[in-house]
Amino acid sequence: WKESNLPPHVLIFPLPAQGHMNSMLTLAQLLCLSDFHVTFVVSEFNHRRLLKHTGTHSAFARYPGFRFQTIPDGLPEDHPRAGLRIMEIIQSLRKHVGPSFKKMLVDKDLLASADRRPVTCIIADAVLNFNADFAEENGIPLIYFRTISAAAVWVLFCVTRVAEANELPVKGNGMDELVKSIPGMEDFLRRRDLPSFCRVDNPNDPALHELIALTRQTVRAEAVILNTFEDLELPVLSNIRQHMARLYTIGPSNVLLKSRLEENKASSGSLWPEDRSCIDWLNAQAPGSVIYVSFGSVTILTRDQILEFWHGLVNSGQKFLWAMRPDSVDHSDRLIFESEQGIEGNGYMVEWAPQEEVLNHPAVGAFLTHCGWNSTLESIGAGVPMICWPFFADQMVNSRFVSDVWRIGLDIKDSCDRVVIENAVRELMEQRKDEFAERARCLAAQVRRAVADGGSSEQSLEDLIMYIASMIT
Ligand code: U2F
Repeated sequence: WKESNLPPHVLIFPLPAQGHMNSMLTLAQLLCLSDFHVTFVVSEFNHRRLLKHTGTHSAFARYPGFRFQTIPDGLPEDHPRAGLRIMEIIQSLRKHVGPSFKKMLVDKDLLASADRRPVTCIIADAVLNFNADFAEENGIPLIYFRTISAAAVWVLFCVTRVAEANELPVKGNGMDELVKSIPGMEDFLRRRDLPSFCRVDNPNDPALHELIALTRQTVRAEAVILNTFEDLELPVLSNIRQHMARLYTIGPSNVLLKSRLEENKASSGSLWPEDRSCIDWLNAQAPGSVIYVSFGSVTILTRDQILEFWHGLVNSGQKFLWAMRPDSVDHSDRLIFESEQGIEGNGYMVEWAPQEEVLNHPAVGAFLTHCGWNSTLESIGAGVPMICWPFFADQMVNSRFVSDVWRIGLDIKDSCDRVVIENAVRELMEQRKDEFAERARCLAAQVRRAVADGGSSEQSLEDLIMYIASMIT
């Protein structure tokens, strides 16, 4: 298209939540670096947050082909958009956004102009499954981006079989029994490692069945993108490919982007202002001596849980940096920690950290994480072992893979006890430090190979770019 025509124009539509936006914003930047035009759909609520921090919004101005398109998310301003209520964003978008989105797609003035062609294809978050109808009605090719691991996608794909084999942990039964009905995972996946939505009181639970239907309809798209890499999840990917033939694996997308940016710094889409003072604090710490703690953008902890983590960390005697989102804890509880005398310089707290930079800092030796897929991949890319305390959803699967498949961490799911936490920190940071660090280093080396010239993720991105370009007739 470079000689005569305008480049492809891709509409990217993520769930307006940090974990979903991050990997799709990274893809947007990768496409812009190949001279594509990208319209990135963002909720008005999140757009205002991006505008609030200096630099975040304008950071994308460096890509001439990039622009944001705002839509309402249909929720009241004071809706928490966190914890289990994150699911309400999907329901609200499904209900309210349909008409305005449709108008946006067909309104030629909005999405096409003299220097921008009409939308070539939609890359939509696979949890926003209403996109399949829009795309079909408007005759626009649709590609789904599933922002979770291939392992979690495969488990969700097989949940019907799990239910038929009576292997759902109904009312918490048989949590430690192995699940035999998921091909490739018979030897290590327990009922407690299934996505949290499988923990039902009744096998006909409507929320579970909605999730099954949502996963199954992924095949309606022409292609699917996953933020993973072949060497990490090859057996699972082979299984998925039997159902979704055109599958692109472009992960870890953040590392792939870094390898393509000359100055090595991606534009951040953080919805909270990043507190960089923690980098100064890390600069003063010994190599590998700090455990970084973050439970992502959705988790809400109870006061008791925070106290258990706090005491576990303090009692371990290790240094820690904790990113505690202001909306993840009651303000008055937060003050208790800030006035806490017990840590004597061992701990440092911020509300939101520049996480990728933190994980790649030489002082960081481990990550206490909820195992959201971005955090898991970022830790793998940085070669940092993990202690996993999954909160919900796919995180249950990821943490089992970290501990029992990749063996780069410990999984303490379903236990929030200060002694368990202290022991896990000691095991990872002292007793078995070298062993975990070595395996994490090897996996990080595989990441570098995947994103290097001719590596699987680099090649997959090129294939995706060619595929979209071929849609221009
Ligand atoms: C949902 O997960 P979360 O958004 O809770 O967690 P992550 O997937 O780990 O994504 C969090 C991102 O926010 C960044 C961090 C990740 O890219 O680097 N971040 C930061 O910059 N600073 C901080 O202080 C804390 C985090 C969902 F709940 C999960 O189950 C899914 O796996 C996930 C992906 O779909 O989305």
